[in-house]
Amino acid sequence: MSAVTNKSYETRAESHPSQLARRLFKIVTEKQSNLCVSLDIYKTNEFLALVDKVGPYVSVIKTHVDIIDDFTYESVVIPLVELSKKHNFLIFEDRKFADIGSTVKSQYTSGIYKIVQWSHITNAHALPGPGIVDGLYAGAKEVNDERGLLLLAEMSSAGSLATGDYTKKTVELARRNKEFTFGFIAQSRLGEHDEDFVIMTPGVGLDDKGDNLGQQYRTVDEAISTGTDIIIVGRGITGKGRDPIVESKRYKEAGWAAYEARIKE
Ligand code: 5BU
Repeated sequence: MSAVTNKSYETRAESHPSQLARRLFKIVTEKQSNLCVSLDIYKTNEFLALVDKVGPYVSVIKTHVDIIDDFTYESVVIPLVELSKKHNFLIFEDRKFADIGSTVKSQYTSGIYKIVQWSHITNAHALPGPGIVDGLYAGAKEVNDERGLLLLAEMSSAGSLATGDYTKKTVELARRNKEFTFGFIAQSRLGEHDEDFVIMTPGVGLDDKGDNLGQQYRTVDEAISTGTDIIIVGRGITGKGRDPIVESKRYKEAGWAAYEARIKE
């Protein structure tokens, strides 16, 4: 059996154990985009305007809704969900859950954000152990739509403690429930060569090396050639002085070219 990295998104869409991952790969194939844009924006109007601008070029929009100053469910979530249908992308709330199962279930389903209601993808630290996945899965079962979880196996920041044995144990944790835990936030391919975990990778930038708070950027080619399936780009597209439409097209094209080169190998 050839390695997952040599397979097309289209092929993987047919056989992936997670329904949500199958949907993601279909969108990626249809839009020829393995780009996830990270919109870390403070104002609702600016946030939604950017979603509408970059929407045509992405397969996923990643959010941190807790940084929106004027957040209300009605003014942010309802239009965001509409835009996800208009442009056909998935929503990924980058919540990074990290508590015991019972608490994360409440944080996922309740409060002002009610993440499970609208976010197709969310993520969690493996640190608390299996209960965190079970708690989030119990929350996901409360809605009728597909939901998926990414475990944080590696981080892009300098000095990250998520390495070596921790990363290995995170992969083992993901194996317990492949229908829900469909992949990782990671910097490289993880799992056995015939295991299809979706790798989504932040810390991607074509013009900068990092920021002054520990972020580190790799190029699109570096990420995709080491096993990334979906590149996550924030300030490379939304940063000061950048045109988000021009930049999202540029990252989309770079991501697709790197993927085509990989599957030809
Ligand atoms: P940037 O502007 O491209 O640096 O934004 C990266 C985004 O990805 C930002 O929202 C972070 O919270 C997120 N991120 C990250 O940068 N590195 C990680 O390891 C993880 C998430 Br996990």
